[in-house]
Amino acid sequence: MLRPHIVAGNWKMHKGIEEAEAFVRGLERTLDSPDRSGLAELLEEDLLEVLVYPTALCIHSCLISRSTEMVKIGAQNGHWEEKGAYTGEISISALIKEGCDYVLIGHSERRTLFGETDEQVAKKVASVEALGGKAMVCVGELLSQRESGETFNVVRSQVEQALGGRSSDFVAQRLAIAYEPVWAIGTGKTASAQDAQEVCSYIREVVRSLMPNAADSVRVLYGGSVKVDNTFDILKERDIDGLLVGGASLDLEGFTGILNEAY
Ligand code: G2H
Repeated sequence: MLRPHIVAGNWKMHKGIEEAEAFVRGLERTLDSPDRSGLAELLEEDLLEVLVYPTALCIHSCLISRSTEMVKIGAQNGHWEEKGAYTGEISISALIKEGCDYVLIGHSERRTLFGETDEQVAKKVASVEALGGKAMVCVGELLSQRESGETFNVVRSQVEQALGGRSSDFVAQRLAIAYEPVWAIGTGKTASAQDAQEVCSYIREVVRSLMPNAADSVRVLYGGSVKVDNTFDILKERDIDGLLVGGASLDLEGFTGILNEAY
């Protein structure tokens, strides 16, 4: 089954407004240039989504600096409540109204550095579903969990909790799951393509056990020290439908290099 791919750049806490706008405009020009017509065709036919996750500060300027919607813009986080006394938070509702195409949920840095729980992840995913948006949920094991053979149990539990109560239509059409082994994030260590495939395939089977109708459609991405050199090997795997790229997405040439290598 042919699933539309996603290549997303997670900028984390990098780039100010000017730099973010210039990147989006540059990426748009690259995707639209005649020598990249293959990429433009994939985008036009909805077989590929290219998106970046700027900081919350830069979302609005990235959205309005585009002249097309070839580059999608996402939010790195959001709150499930529509409004209220939640100092420092931005509601998923406001992000979606603003025009964010995706909300990234449960990134391991949110989980490990800011104490985000599976319960909070589930509330955020539910909010995105209710508001008609698209969610990208991150799952993945710590090094100690991999070494003690718990990878599958950890990932199963994270997927089950994130998807619990959601409809299979939402999961099939508006949700992507990014498998990011925590030990491979920003460390330069990448999971081998075979290891990544094994866990991504397992994630699809977990989805199948929860909602059989969504399993063949849900997009499962890999993230963790992705760069030009490992892009092709990872993407050739059957159950990997795209990439979530951190460090290598900060530089326009690096990010377009990954896109060129991939498609
Ligand atoms: C994982 C990834 C992007 P990096 O966090 O989400 O970052 O590619 O730098 O490992």
